[in-house]
Amino acid sequence: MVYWYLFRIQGALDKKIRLPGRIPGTKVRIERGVDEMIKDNLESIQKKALQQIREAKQLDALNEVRVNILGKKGELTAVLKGMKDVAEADRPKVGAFVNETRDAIEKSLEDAKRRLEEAALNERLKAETIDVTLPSKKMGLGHRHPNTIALEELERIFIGMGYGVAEGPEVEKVYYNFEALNIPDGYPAKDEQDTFYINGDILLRTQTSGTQVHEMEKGRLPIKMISPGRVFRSDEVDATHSPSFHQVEGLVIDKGISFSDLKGTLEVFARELFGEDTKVKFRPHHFPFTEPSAEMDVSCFKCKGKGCRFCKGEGWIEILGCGMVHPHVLEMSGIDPKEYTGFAFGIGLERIALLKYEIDDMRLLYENDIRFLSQF
Ligand code: 2NL
Repeated sequence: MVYWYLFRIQGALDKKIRLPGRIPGTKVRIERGVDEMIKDNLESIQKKALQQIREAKQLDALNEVRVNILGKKGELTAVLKGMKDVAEADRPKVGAFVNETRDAIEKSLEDAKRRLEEAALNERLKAETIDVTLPSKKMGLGHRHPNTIALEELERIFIGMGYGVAEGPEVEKVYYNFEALNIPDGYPAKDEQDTFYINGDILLRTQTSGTQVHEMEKGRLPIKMISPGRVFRSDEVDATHSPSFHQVEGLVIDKGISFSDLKGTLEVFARELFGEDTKVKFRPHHFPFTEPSAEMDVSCFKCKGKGCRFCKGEGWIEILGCGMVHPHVLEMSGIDPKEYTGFAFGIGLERIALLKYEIDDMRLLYENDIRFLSQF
């Protein structure tokens, strides 16, 4: 009888609400209000959720908790879906429970997320802490090449005397390298054995004179310049020869330039480079592009001219070639030799570097061994 009665109530309730998983006829359910049952259910979901949130030690574990509860197939989502079956009259109350629960869980998730992110950041900052008081690793510094040191010294000296510096192309027309310098056909240096030809008209320059010829052709006088740069000669390789080396040529053209200007200039240069007490000596020579031509020797800066292993007992060391610019060279570049005269010189940069830094084999200059380079 009692059971029959209970069954009737249950039937009435069933019409009002239908909850998933509900077993008709159980005493517990009918003795309490549906809203309270949902509330209990929500409370247990919330309790479990907060527990799991507290236990989550990683962000992805926390995310898993969120998905299990608030995700598409989440526990709370299931309750929310069940709302459509709640009687109209109970909905505001049940809805408020659900929202409260969801807000509490979301807030807890939010807090936990912030806490875990902060912890992760602190962890990272701790791991990445740099102790600025630790001694640093020694980094090997590069070093200027002896050629560069010598070139900068030469440039300093000539710039100090009012010279300009001009660089030109390493690949040059045969005309600028030979013809414009009065170098005749059949001249040994012009030979294919000595010069790298690209084709019949173009070569790798054998001297930097071409740069100066370009300057003369511009017709802006006077000229007072040096032209440093790489040059090429198909020489044999040994302690004093390389197929590629460097030259610093100089050119001065003005009205009234004489051989004494050349001598004075190069003497000042030699003293600046090798020391105050350096003596210079000019020996007659021949170049097709200068007339007269000379080679300049400096007194040996090692033995002061007495003769030593360094100067091979001579007391003198040859350092450059020079001369008065040949009138034909001036004419070919459009300068009137009756109005203008000039002098020119050519210095082998490696030769200066070897002498100044007492290096006895030119090949050392091209190996770029840092143990060698860092000595100068
Ligand atoms: C050397 C020394 C020299 C020149 C180069 C020169 C340049 C022009 C006109 C005239 Cl544009 N001369 N340069 C002059 C004398 C010597 O170099 O031992 N050369 C093989």
